[in-house]
Amino acid sequence: MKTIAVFTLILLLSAGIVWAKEYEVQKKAGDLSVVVKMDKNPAVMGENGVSVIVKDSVGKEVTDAGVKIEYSMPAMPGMPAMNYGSVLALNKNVYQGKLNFSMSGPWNIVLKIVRGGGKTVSTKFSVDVQ
Ligand SMILES: [Cu+2]
Repeated sequence: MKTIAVFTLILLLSAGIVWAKEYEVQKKAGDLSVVVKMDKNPAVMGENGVSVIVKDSVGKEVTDAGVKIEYSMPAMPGMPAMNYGSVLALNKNVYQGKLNFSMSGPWNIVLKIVRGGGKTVSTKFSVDVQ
């Protein structure tokens, strides 16, 4: 039994390496470039981990910014518009946080980056939540 369990675990892990590729989006926000990764692919209802790497125009990682993600779904029959926000926290040059999707379907994501002086740049993309 133990051997079977170990084999199953190895199969699951190797399958994970091949198939569970992170969701990744690369975008420009003003003169900054960002790489957004989500730990679930496809994104799911409930909590999804998100990480963002921000680089300046010469490719240097930006670690002094405020990074926020606003995510929303427009109103639909039987459902009012939904708007949420998540402030990401810097951890070793990566901004990390969680998005909590309350229903499946397409969500609009706005990534906002504030740097010294209060200048905000943003970029948009959408995520299809399963
Ligand atoms: Cu909806």
